[in-house]
Amino acid sequence: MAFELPDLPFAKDALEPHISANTFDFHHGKHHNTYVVNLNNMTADTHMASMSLEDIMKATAGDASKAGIFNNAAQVWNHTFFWNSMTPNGGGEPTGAIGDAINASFGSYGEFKEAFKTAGMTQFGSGWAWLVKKGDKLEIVKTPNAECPLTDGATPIITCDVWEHAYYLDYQNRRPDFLEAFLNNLVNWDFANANFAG
Ligand code: MN3
Repeated sequence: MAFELPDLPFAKDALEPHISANTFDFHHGKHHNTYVVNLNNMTADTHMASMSLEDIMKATAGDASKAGIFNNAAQVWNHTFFWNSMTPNGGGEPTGAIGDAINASFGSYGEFKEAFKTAGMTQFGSGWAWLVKKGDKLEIVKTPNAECPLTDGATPIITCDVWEHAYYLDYQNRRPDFLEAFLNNLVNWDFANANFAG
């Protein structure tokens, strides 16, 4: 198969108690995997089977006739990016160049945190909250469904999945508590720094 489900970058129980192994069984093992299976089915025997996810996303974004391919390719990419945006014992105040850039763009870590949380809480329905680099500036954006800032010319730095399937088993309807746990305990600032430098 052209596209494969990547392993999680940590053990499936490594983010407990913030995100349970049970959530990863469904979110990675079922939801993420289904996007991979769908994308393979939709691109089988086409030139897209040998394209990168990023190139498929850029080639199909905004094209209603290719919405199925875009949605599945972007959801494969977004979920892999989300797993890498987290690490055991992560979160809290950033270190390195991204910390300085956050202070320069948002005033302080506290103001960044509130803005990121608000983006995640106010994304109506399914979607994603992102920290992105646009030009030499950091911005917080939210996207609906499978949409990804990559197709708007921005460089994703970190993301948090705010689809209900991301938190419902652990937090039920309490999306703000999930976002708080993500920011306080899970953000992988090394990954953020690598994306910021790249
Ligand atoms: Mn998800």
